[in-house]
Amino acid sequence: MFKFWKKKTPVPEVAAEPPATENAAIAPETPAISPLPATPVEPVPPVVEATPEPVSEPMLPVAADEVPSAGTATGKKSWRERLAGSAFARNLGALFSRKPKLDEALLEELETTLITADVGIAASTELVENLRKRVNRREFDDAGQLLTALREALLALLAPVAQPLQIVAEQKPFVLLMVGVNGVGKTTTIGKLARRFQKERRQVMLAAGDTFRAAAVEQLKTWGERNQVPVVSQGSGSDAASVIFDALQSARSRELDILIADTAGRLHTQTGLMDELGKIRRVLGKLDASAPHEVLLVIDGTTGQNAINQVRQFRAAIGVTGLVVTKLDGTAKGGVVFALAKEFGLPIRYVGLGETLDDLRVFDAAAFVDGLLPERFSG
Ligand SMILES: Nc1nc2c(ncn2[C@@H]2O[C@H](COP(=O)(O)OP(=O)(O)O)[C@@H](O)[C@H]2O)c(=O)[nH]1
Ligand SMILES: [Mg+2]
Repeated sequence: MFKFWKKKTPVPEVAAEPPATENAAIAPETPAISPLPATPVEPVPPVVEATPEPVSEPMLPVAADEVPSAGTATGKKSWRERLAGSAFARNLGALFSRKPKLDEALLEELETTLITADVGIAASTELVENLRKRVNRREFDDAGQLLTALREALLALLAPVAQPLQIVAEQKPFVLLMVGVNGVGKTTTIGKLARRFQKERRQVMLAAGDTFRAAAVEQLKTWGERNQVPVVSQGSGSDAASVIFDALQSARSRELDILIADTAGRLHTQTGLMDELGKIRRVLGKLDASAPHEVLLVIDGTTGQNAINQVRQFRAAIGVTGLVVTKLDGTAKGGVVFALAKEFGLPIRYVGLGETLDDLRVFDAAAFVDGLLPERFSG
């Protein structure tokens, strides 16, 4: 697999830091780390058999993004283009293109549209109730003005959570932990983020903390080789906390700016996953009490209201400081972003609007709302 990516370019060897004695104390169940100094990290035989994945192995963004072409040079798609397929955009567009009368029926249809687009009952009801009051006070002359008011209300909902990730230079390396259930886009997002940070001339290291699946480690390693980003790994089945601990030591001694750690999205049990995340946090804390500096929970934008449960669970297990909502292109309903903002108020750092590098965007509330609403409406 992935053979077609593999080029014979010189690759920076990631030498394993000699494990500190406290590492052994923290993770005594991981004897597989070689005590020899300056030995490249060799994959160790997996202790746990990786469960076969039902889905085909996804790719990190490589070729399409990095081969310059007319398309990528000029063709960054607008938010509207990317969000056009969402149920939110389509249904709202259909509702208002009929030039509806400003009446109770329109308000009810609007509420249904929002709920079916995953905005959530609470947020949808509140939004429409506020609009209804204003309709009753005769604040609007027509449906277009109602839509303008809806736009403002949606923006007000998202403005507090549109907080871009700030990399604090003093926290070096700045440790970014990616968490989220299987298949949401963690590893892909890591690749996109790493390239973004590289473009900002920051030195990045990756930690292959999804040790549950052999393919996940390979995926990250291959991507790292291709992009000259060092990847610390120990092969599938090894202890994730130990891999990430080693990576932090290594990133520190090499004075790198950012360490991004991948994690598993699923273990044998949900409790196992949450315990592992807790352990990663504890182990990192032994080296740097302030690490991880950002725990990014990745949410699949097509998940619907289950996203709410995922945030609750990961918050309880490890704490979450920011969200990435992926796959808002295509068939996503789009509204889950509002539901998350309403329910948690957690910063939304990035959104995924597609599979290319350019499609991981810093979350921009106005661009997002305007990308969902009908293009032309009278205010
Ligand atoms: N359309 C689309 N696909 C995405 C996006 N982000 C990730 N994916 C795809 O989602 C799939 C799973 O991604 P992966 O990073 O392996 O998920 P992980 O299990 O959380 O690490 C891959 O096929 C990715 O290409 C996005 O923003 N839009
Ligand atoms: Mg992954």
